[in-house]
Amino acid sequence: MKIFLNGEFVDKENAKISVFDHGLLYGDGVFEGIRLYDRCVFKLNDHLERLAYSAKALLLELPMSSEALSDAVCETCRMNELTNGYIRLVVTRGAGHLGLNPEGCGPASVIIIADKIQLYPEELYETGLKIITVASRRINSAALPPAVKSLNYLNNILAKIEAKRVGFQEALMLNDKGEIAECTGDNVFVLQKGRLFTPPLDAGSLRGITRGVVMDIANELGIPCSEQALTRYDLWTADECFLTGTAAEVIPCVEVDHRMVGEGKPGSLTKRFIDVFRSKVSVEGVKI
Ligand code: PXG
Repeated sequence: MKIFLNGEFVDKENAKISVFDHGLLYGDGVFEGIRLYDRCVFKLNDHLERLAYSAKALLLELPMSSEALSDAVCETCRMNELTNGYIRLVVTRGAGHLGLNPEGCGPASVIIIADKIQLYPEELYETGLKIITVASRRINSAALPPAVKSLNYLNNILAKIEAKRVGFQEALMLNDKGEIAECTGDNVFVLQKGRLFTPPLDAGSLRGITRGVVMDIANELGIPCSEQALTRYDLWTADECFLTGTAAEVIPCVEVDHRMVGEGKPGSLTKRFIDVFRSKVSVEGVKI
């Protein structure tokens, strides 16, 4: 496996960065998880735009232009002879001193890993996920804007651990008002009486790329879709529920907090979203 590291391709064993990099010392950096489908990088420009916004929010200057990053992502896929896969693009603050101050750090490191993806088992797309609300909350937007896809995922990791420890694969995270924010690495949608709802970004949701694609699909299918503050009650009483994310794609959710969603199996509209999503992924990407 060849890793892109600061402009060069290096073997996995030699893909190393400094222990003084603030990405490691403080989680000071940004990243994207991107999918390659049938030699097409799905929504690459949207991912690069989100990366640029995340970096700007952190006053982190990207050491490469979006065009150069786009070329590097494609080249990393070609180098590794991938047809389908998962790309992790990481930009760290760079090596600096043993203090929080990022002045004097740098240059920023750019890492691109292109690998196969560990999917949820296909069976789960047929049977659906069961999720549970956990005590770990989504970070307050006044503390760190949830739109910033930073290297700090500790509260999401704690939420994942909490869910796993009690036998669930995914955790439902609330914001500090007690509204639904999202799952640990996926956005949440509910269908109620033929309408689609998802929490607004200010509820603590990441502006998920897959979330955006699902909103476009709703538009195409003529299903009304709106961003609305949601509570656990809305999920408990929904007709259908599904999660979206680059890794998970569109995955049905059939149980929330021990309450069956709808009939307790993936709903018919959810299945349509999954089908349309799958039909788009390889035709709408950037060819490598
Ligand atoms: N919310 C959060 C907090 C995320 O990190 C999403 C939603 C979905 O966004 P996209 O753009 O992928 O539709 C993410 C996605 C994982 C994992 O293991 C997920 C993400 C990052 C790292 C790992 O599921 N990000």
